[in-house]
Amino acid sequence: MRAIDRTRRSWAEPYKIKVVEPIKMTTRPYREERIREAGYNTFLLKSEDVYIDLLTDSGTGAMSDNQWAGMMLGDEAYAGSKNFDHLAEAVQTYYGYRYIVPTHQGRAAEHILSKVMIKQGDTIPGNMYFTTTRLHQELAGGRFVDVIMDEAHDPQSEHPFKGDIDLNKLQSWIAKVGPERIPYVSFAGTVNMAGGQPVSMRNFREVHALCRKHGIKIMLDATRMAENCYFIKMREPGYADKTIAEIMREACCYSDGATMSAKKDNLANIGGWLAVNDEETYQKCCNLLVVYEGLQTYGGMAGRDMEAVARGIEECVQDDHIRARVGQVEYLGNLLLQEGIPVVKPIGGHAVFLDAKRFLRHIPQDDYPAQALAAELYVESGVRAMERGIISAGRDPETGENYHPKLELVRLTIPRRVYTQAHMDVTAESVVALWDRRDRIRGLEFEYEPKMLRFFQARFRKKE
Ligand code: P70
Repeated sequence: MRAIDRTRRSWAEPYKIKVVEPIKMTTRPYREERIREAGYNTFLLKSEDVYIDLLTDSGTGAMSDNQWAGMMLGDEAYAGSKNFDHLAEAVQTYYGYRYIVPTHQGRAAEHILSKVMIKQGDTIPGNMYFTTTRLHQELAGGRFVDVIMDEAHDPQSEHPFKGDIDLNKLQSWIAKVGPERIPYVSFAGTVNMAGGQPVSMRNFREVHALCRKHGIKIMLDATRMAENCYFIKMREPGYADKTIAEIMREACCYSDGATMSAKKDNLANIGGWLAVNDEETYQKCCNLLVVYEGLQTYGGMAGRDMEAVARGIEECVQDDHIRARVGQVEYLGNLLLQEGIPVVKPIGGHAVFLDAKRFLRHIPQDDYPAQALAAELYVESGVRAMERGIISAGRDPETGENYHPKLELVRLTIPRRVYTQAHMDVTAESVVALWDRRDRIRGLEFEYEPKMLRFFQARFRKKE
């Protein structure tokens, strides 16, 4: 039993549960069969065969009664839907950008932005790659260049802002290729692939100053920006008494626009947006929008979806919400740390990341330890997680060789407002049980490797 700490008051969820969705536990032989059928890829499992689903926090959150009520107020007109106005107003109010382009999800915003801004041979520096972001940059003729601080690649470094850009790296890259070959800096808050690590306000400010000097734009990946702002509030001097909404407005003012997957911070099951301050860029984006997504007042969304996103934006900057959200992730992380399980430190905003290199020391990176670990966690307990290592990193488009990222991780991603502390306890117990039998876990080899974003559809077999 946990002892009561008389010196503090715990956080608790700032909501009560009104609707429940039953989940069921399966047997181990049943799960062994399912994971084999799924080619040891957790993306290929059926959701009904999963007990606690920590695959992703994308589109998996629980909407509020207010969001569901908004769904009934969908204005499904082809043109001029009022829900689009609500969405645009919410983004303008809370993020502060001028022009808003609705898209069906984040990668659609990245697609359009990349096509509009990148020319053949350009390079796009950023704070660690994200799979879909980098792919759209490459498809538009550009190349992503990692300028994140070194600590981000070290799972054991406890630096409080491992998402920060290394100003020296950025400065030397600008000097090397010239500012005219850099359409924008791709800046994400928080950094998903680094373990959900935040960027400091100071770094947002300094990168902005450097880019201004060279006339380079900054495009924010705002997907988990509210979580980033919570870390600024907790860790950066001068921000403790500011609200998340205030911090968000300040942080966003150091960029020229943003792409957004509204399936994360914005608490919607589907949706996204692209925002820019420059009118000409906005017009170019709108023009491509009608080719790839839909009219400028719905993009890829139904009216009701835009209403859910608009209301989700307001909810996601509430201090109580974000404290409980990140608090729950930290709770799981601390349980694992306490048991000596190798996880990325500090605990990130949306997920706890197991360090597969240290978890499975006997499996070399070319035998896909993180993929194997995610598959075994499912067999152990029905908990579904996601590989974030060599499989996700893919191949260098120029050489065809596998990238070998320093980080070889399994992500236990916590959906927003969905699971309870008891689910976190069971998850931690499952990971510990796996840790105790880790020596018997074997590596994998490819049975089928898709060309792009291979991690989604790849199939594997166990290595002899
Ligand atoms: C995840 C999801 C999506 C995402 C993101 C950041 C920082 C953009 C996007 C794209 C879903 C996913 C995507 C690729 C690989 C695995 C999982 N992340 N920027 O689970 O947004 O999915 O709406 O197109 O995290 O992390 P969208």
